[in-house]
Amino acid sequence: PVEKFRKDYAALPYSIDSVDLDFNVQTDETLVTSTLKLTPTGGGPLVLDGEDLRLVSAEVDGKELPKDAYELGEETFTLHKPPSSPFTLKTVVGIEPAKNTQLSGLYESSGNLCTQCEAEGFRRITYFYDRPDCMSAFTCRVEADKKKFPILLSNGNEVGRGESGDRHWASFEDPFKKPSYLFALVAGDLGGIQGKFTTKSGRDVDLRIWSEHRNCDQLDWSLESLKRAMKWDEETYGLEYDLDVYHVVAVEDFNMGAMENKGLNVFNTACVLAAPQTATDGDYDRVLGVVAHEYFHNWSGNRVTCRDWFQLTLKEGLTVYRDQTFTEDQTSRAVKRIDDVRVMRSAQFAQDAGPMAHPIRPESYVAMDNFYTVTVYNKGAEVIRMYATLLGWPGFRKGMDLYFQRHDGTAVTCDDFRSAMADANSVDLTQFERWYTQAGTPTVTLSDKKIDGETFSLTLSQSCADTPNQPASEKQPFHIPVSCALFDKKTGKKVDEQLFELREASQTFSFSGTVTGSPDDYVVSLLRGFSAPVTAKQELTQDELLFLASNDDDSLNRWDAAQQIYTRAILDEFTGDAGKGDSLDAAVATFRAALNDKSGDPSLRALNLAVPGFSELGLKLDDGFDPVKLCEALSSVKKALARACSTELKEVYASLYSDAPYDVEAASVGRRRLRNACLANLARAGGFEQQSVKHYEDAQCMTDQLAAAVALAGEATKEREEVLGKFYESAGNELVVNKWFALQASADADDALETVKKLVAHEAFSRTNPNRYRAVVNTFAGANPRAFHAADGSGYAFIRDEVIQTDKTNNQVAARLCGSFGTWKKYDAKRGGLMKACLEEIVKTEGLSKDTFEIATRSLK
Ligand code: DPP
Ligand code: ZN
Repeated sequence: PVEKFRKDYAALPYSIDSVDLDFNVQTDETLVTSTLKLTPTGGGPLVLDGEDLRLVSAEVDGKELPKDAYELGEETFTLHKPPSSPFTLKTVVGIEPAKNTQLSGLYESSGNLCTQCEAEGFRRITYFYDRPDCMSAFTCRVEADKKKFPILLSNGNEVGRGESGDRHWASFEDPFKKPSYLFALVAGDLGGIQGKFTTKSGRDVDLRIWSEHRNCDQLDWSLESLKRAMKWDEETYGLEYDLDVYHVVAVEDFNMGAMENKGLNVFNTACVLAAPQTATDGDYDRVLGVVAHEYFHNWSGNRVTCRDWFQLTLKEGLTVYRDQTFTEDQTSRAVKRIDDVRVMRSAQFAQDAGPMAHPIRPESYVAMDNFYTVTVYNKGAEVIRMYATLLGWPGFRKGMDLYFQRHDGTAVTCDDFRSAMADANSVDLTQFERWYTQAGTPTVTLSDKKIDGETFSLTLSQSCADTPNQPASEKQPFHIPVSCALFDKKTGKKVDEQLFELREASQTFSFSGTVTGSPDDYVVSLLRGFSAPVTAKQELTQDELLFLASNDDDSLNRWDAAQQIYTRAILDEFTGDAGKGDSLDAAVATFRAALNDKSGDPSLRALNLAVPGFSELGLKLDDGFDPVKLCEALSSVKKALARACSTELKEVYASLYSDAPYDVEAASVGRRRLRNACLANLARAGGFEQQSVKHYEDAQCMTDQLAAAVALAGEATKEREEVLGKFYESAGNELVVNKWFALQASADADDALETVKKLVAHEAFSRTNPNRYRAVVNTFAGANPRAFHAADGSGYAFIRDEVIQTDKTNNQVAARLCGSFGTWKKYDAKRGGLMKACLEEIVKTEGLSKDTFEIATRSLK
């Protein structure tokens, strides 16, 4: 496998000004005729990308090419001596969508045809410059059997349609130049719903949401989400939609969540379908967020795209930031922010601390698909958020306007974005580039609190640990916005609030506002709102944490104080120091306060009942720890909290019952969230099986049904069998069946591996449907630490075998799964050794994909 480097970027020697595609869909093979109009911009041989294509013919300017005029490599088509003035290259290739299990390029899903071209899937359709800086005008014609494929779609406007015999065709023209990764085609037997949106400048847009006929009753929420997103982008950024039609197509087999192809989004069903009986409140939120995300890409991604894939965060970080803030506006700002920060602290910080750590703009890759990561996406979004924090909303908006004004219709870099932000605000953002070049989670430490006269000052310092190829000693200080507030312990009042810009290794800052007495009379609320993607550290007493947990007016930091209290209790339990301190008492007090906070937002109360998870806690421990011991400490504290507060839990649980019809308003979502958090805790405390069954029976929606099934999943009881049986029997769609698989694969039960092996043998299990597969296998590896890390290595062996087997059919899915072994250096020698051996075994597998090879070899370093 070849490693590509960011520093090696070179412009293309030919431009492809236009491309005309013709798809002739036959039973086994689809013939793709591509006509490219090329203009030399540098000259020399023309080397196009192509993979798994059967070349039928090739001609230049209407003349069939002699065999020695070109050469076919494994992944290339080379025309040795192209004409020196503009010319036309026409190729005909055959592809077999039904055999395409990679789900990249043109493939079949439930008998329908669809495409996925990002990042490098277009080369599996025809020979092309399959890279984002090659922007061309596309036309496309599709011809297929009328009965089997009644619906034919591609990007842009439909400009022709006809039929003859049992075949029909449609042709399309996309008025916007685009890179190949945004090309899409769909042909199938689909149903759907239709809506309308009128843009602020008066364009009527026809909105179409498509799915298999059996799922058409679950599309309303997507349509609603799309309309909200269109309106929000107009109001917030002044950005309007630019075509007359917008399609969203739901397909069952899909590697990612969704794809923003111009005017023709293709979605994983999991991110489109939503109905009360089949989707949880979390699913509704995900649909809202992902529909919006793909819509927002029309500007941040499609109108302005990436020059090369190293710049992926240019469109993804920005678009995640846009979808996060959209959801904050649509639901609850505080709740959404905490949910997003949880992802950062568990998944993203873990990636930063492991072998796959990379800057949000990576320096090299073997398989680009491996870099659709929580770092590029979520940390990328936090970096965008920091621009907004530093510049303020009006300044940020000015920067966005300038960015679109300067770069509309082109393929650009993260530096171009940063320059737009700097130039629009006349500020220097040179140092800010380090967020793009340096990997790892910085630590910001507060020390030296002082009162000089009547001024409170503090010192902040920063550091960042070693990451692959970047020793800590070579890292330069980041430009970090640190939002802080000062509280008076006696009055509980806020003295002052400031945004400190930390630019050096260590700096001293002052609050304004008059203070008296000793620094210990005050408490600092540090990194409010998670103002930067860093770990904040300060020495706080248990009392100070309790103070912040109840007095801080920043909901994120109030929640964070509670998290720190829980963390102390769990880590004390882990190290055996539990008896020595009062950490468990403080945890119980915090837990009880959340239950008793009757006037608080129920969603926030539920979040305050949740203790940090395995991954986050593991990051606080030195390397070499026993992961099962950590699971046990975690579980013992969770049980202790539930048992200590069982009276309050029962009270709150009972008070939240409602038989009102289902809706997704924040108040109802919050009520269910809190009530189901109580249920989970009561189940943990024990003796709640009967009540859990009743919860299941009474449930009016999937959120409540699933909560009951999860509550019962951890213990081999007759109630568990009863509810799981009913759950499966009554599953309203395939996504519900996925939940049934996942809840068992993640259950913290003694028979977990046994269960998972049974699930893999179940008739409804599938190795070719990524949702189904991941619901079982990836869930086990990622969400069942006690079973995955079983001391005898049985969990590891199971996942190793799955990686090897799945790599034969779907490289992207296998590579992700292989990432489960990346943490081997964190654990005790025995487990680390077993995990490392799995990686070595994987690496030496014959015919291993470059995707999995890259993850395994990086993990071994
Ligand atoms: N489908 C992925 C996303 O929207 C890649 N663009 O983030
Ligand atoms: Zn995206």
